[in-house]
Amino acid sequence: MTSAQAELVYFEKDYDEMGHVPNDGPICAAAANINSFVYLRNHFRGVYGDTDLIPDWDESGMVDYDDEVESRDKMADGWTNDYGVHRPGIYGSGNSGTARQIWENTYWWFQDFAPDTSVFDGQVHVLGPLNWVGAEVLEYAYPHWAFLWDSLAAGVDIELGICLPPFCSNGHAITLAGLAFDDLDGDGRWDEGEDPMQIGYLDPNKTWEYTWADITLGTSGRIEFEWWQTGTTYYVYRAYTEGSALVPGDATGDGIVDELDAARLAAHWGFGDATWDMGDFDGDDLVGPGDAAILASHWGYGTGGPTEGGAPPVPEPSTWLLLMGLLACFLARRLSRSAL
Ligand SMILES: [Ca+2]
Ligand SMILES: [Ca+2]
Ligand SMILES: [Ca+2]
Ligand SMILES: [Ca+2]
Repeated sequence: MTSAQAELVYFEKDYDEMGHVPNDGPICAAAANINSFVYLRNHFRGVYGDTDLIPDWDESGMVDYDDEVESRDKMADGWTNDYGVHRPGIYGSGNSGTARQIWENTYWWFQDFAPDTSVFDGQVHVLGPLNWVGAEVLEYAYPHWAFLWDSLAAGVDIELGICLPPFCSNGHAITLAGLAFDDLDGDGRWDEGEDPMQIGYLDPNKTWEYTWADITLGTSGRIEFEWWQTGTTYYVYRAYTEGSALVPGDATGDGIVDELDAARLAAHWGFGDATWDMGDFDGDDLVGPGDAAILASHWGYGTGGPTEGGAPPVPEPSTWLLLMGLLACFLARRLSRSAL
């Protein structure tokens, strides 16, 4: 690069929300998957808190690190679901961690432990994804920077497969954690025309910190970088993503955050044992101010208004006053009722 950089911006996921289970033997894809799923569970507690995305294997009443390690091992060696169907795991039953085996076991994991919660996407540069289970969404391609950016900005899980050129040997799996780019317009987000600079990843062989690497874009936009462990140049051959199918604030589940959702939240204001469709978006089982804040910050999502895809939507002042008035009204009614 000879041109001066405007500003190198790092956009990354919170390290503390990510899982940190290590690779234990050659089961890197299982570890990378679980470290990714832990992020989804932590980041969207309202969606996944009541699921078994990370099951409480030892039935201790809480999901902790031991459950994450057990999940990694099940992902690697296989598990049997509640209907008695056995899943082979990425490395069990003769599997060897191919792109297909990683995809299908990831897909089954969500079917078995967090059904109907998530959407999947991906780009993979191996032949044949059309006949894999659940793989209609996959695109045959080297994962593009723009795809990684869109996924990262949406807060979804992203697992990458990397390997050595020219024949994609010595495969390894990592969890994408961040992207760095030359932010020409200074808005903190990557835009078309801004130079991709680095990727940040959580490597199951080095879970105590994120690893950042300078990237180059090869043929067809292929992302290449030097892997810290060998010092040789790897390229990204697959990117699988899993994200919440529910939009924060969308209690009604129609993909739009609007007055109907505000009404739903207001109708359950102060309720305990609350669920997503009652307005508990932060997963603390109560409908309260934290949920109203989430609704407010996603107000207008999916309405197709001029703010779509740009700056965070801002509620119409009149609507917002109405909502706040509604909440205050319900709150007052509940308080006066309980005072009787
Ligand atoms: Ca437990
Ligand atoms: Ca920008
Ligand atoms: Ca809605
Ligand atoms: Ca709540």
